[in-house]
Amino acid sequence: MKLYRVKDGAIIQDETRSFLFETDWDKLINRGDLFRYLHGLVDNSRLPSVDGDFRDQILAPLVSQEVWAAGVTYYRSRTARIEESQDAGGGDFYDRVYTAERPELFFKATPHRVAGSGAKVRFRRDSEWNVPEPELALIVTRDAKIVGYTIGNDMSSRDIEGANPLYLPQAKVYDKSCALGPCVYVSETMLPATTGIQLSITRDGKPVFDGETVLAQLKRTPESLVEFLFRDNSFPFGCVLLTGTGIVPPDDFTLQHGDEISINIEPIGTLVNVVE
Ligand code: DO4
Ligand code: MG
Repeated sequence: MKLYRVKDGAIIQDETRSFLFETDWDKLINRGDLFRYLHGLVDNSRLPSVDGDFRDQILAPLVSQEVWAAGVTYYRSRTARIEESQDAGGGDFYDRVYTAERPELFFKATPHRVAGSGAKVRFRRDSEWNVPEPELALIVTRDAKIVGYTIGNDMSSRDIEGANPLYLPQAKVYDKSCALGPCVYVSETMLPATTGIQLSITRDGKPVFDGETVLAQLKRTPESLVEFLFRDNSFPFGCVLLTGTGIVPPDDFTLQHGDEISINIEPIGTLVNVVE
């Protein structure tokens, strides 16, 4: 079951039908029984059905939630971080965090820094090496329960991150540095390990990068990431947690203005953003 946030409330979509209903997103997304609640709404009510394409109405699936992110959770990310920080004395801290019990967790965005599907993302004007990071994102209630999944783009400035690990917040957090959407896939079970994550980037309509990974490559469980995030840390509105990237374009690749970034994770859908 898919849940879209739109201006007039939310749209629930099952295999065949879509329904619009008014809702308080912050309350809805914090329901521990979200899956059953949405099924109940679809089965029992006379909600107005939505016909036709509503893609241009979709908003990012958050209102008051903070966005956090995990890093170096895929071997590919570990290797890319070691390489990009070579000149700064790289060291072994990325390898150490890849193997440590405690994950890397960092603050990524507040809602106003987040673009929904179809909206523009940005890279920093003081950076010359920028990439999207396609990531599975967890929708987590204030009680630390994972009630759904969405797609996240953790836009990153690799030259700033590589110059010094202490610059991480600048490489990661700026206006429209994060995209989320297109919907929340509400499920009581984690997506299977065979689930693919595909990234494709086009420039002037032509492909300039395609990459793919699978969730089986994610070294940590979503539950363990959530457990660490909620240690001595409360989220009154719940939160969104990105689980890290396993796709890194080659080192000579950087985003340009006008590039279109598409991230696909079935059964969630495709998150599409153009770089401003
Ligand atoms: O250590 C820097 C951040 C890495 C990251 O964002 C990722 O692995 O996805
Ligand atoms: Mg990332």
